[in-house]
Amino acid sequence: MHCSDPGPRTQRRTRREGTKRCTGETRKSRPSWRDRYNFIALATADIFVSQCQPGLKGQKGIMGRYGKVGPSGMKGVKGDMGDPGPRGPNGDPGVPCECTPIRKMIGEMDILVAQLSSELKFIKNAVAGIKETDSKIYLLVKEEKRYTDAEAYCQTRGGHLAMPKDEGANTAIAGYITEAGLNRVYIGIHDLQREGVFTYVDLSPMTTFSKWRKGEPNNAYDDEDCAEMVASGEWTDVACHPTMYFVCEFDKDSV
Ligand SMILES: [Ca+2]
Ligand SMILES: [Ca+2]
Repeated sequence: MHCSDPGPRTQRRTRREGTKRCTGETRKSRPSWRDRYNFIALATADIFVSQCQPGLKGQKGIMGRYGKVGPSGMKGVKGDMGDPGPRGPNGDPGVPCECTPIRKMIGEMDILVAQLSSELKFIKNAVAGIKETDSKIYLLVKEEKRYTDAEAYCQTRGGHLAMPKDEGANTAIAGYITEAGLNRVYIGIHDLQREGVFTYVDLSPMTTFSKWRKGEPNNAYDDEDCAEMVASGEWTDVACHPTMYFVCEFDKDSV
């Protein structure tokens, strides 16, 4: 009997088949289709088994791409206040205040505002009504002032206290006083330069016209150096320090 070594592949064949091959000399060596099929199947299985053996562990792959940003988390709880920091260095000395010009400017503005307020009162008085003759405009100022202050007020506006130099002017002023329901006002007549010698407030002399009340001027108490006009149009010498209303006059040419 020549039983060739079947090899490891043939060892997997069935014992029965092996027995047949080794003992069946009567049988032809040509394999049947079935044997061929089994052989191929077994060989294929060997290959499959050999190929399905786990290989060596591969190397670690590179990191994948970052994923999408997730939703914002909830706001955390506010932490405790930290410790105070160290004191900083002293600052540079400041620039000296240039306040003097500003204060001066503010002072000038205050004066200007006061002047405007005074002008406004003046205009209100003027709107309330003025008297005029051919050459003069008279304004009754219903602000009580001393004689010198009253004259200063009129001068500031380009005039003087009223200086009646003829009957027409005197009548106009007297009518003004009467219509206003007043008893007396300062007019621009005084003897401040020389006692007993009355002049107009612009220092022009009294020449031909005067309207002194009977018994005036009398320089009562040796203290009457100014003059007032009463509602009748007559004049009286009076003290200069009491305050009272007054009448200003303005030349029409200068208004
Ligand atoms: Ca006098
Ligand atoms: Ca008098």
